[in-house]
Amino acid sequence: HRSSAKCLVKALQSETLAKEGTVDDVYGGLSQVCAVLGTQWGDEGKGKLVDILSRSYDVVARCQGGSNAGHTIYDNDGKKYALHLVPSGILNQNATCVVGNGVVVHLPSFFQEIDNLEFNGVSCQGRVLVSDRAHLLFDIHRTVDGLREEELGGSKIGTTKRGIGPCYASKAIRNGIRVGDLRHMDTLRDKVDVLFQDAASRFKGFVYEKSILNAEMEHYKSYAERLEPYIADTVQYINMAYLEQKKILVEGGQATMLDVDFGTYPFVTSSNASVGGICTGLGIAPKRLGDIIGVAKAYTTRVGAGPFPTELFGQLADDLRTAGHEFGTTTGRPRRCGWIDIVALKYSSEINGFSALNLTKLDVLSNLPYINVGVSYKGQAGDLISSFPADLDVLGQVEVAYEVIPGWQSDISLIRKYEDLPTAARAYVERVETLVGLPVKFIGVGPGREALICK
Ligand code: 2SA
Ligand code: GDP
Ligand code: MG
Repeated sequence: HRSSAKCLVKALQSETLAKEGTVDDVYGGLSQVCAVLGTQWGDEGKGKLVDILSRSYDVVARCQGGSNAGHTIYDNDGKKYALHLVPSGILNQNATCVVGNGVVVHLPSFFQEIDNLEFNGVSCQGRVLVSDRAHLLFDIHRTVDGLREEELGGSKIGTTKRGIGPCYASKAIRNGIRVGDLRHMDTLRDKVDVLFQDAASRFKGFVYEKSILNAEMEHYKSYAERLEPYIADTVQYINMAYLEQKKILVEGGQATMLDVDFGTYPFVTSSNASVGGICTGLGIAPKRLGDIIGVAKAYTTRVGAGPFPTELFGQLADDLRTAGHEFGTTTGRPRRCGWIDIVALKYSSEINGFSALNLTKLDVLSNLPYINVGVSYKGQAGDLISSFPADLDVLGQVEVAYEVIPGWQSDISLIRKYEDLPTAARAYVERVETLVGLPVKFIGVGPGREALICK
């Protein structure tokens, strides 16, 4: 890791490399298979790191989630891209992007994204592969997502309404429809009919007429034709790539605290956003995984409902939201903001076995006179809680103990070397390292590619 970090510093300090960014061995020290995963409740800045690291990877793959994800990246000209289904390696022409079997694919969104990329001069044909085993997410899943949320009234999950839960539910209950099924249009109609019938029997007032099915099938005839060149056996592709010594970078969607097993259930997404999702969502064996980089925001945000122990309200929350532009990449919803939560980070680190952290958005804290670090939870009886509680009643009522760390109150967004950061900023980073028990290898000081410090 040390040598790769040093290489990276050199590369980013060199204008030519930062601009051209095609040198294969720039980040040579990271493992052949490397993953970038969210440690908190999402939107930590995974896309930015994947975009940067992808320059030295041959394959960049998504393994779970769907178009609920929103990864914002900027190219060298400062042009902004918001990606949802296509992996954040797409701007690097040498990378092949894989949408793995664990992803749920809404084809209208997928093609919209491809069209937008192509419109901006990013060629996708031949560079994006979609697993034949990935499940198709139909508009009906989105409708059901909305209906379920409505039904929940005051206890909504706060989903992105992109149909994610209902599509994974179809997969689990075994009436899901996979990308490979597009090759069998004769039987596809009956399968889609079952989805509609299911929704109609479940939701009163849901109108289902055959004309709706007919219209959907017309769309899917042309989608099937258009998708054909993208469809691949990505399990075979990735494992062949591995055996040919190609480098594979995995991009996580959402984050561990939103993981369907380990997150704040039921206020979670419907996939495994933690490390296990890589193996099930791509067909890569655990022993082939190497570095797992955890991306952690220097504070915490959450979009949607559910417990958030270190949440801030009022002016401080508003200031963080404004300074960090904390609005959903997919839905534009304002994100809830709070202090960094070490209890959650340690839990996340334990589950994922991170090799290092990327601490992002340190620049956003620059105006604060002091910064709080949530270090432990106490229960209602004043007892110290030693592990991250599964019980939301307990989690919802914990009292967080904070360490107060002095702020640096100066602009750090143009700093590129760790030694040049103000002493207080370094003290903050090092305190996080000590408390979580992991090295911080990358530090984000702005949204652009160049705004990354390697430690
Ligand atoms: P869903 O739609 O079923 O996955 O929602 C379930 C919960 O998961 C949360 N979730 C997210 N949280 C943060 N970022 C996400 N992506 C977008 C972004 C979100 C947006 O990058 O900003 O634009 O609103 C994401 N996707 C799902 C969701 O808020 C629910 O709490
Ligand atoms: P992801 O879902 O984890 O990929 O994150 P998002 O793209 O949804 O949200 C992260 C936001 O923060 C994006 O708008 C990024 O451009 C931005 N960002 C990433 N890293 C940094 C950083 O270090 N500083 C600042 N100010 N913004 C950052
Ligand atoms: Mg996001």
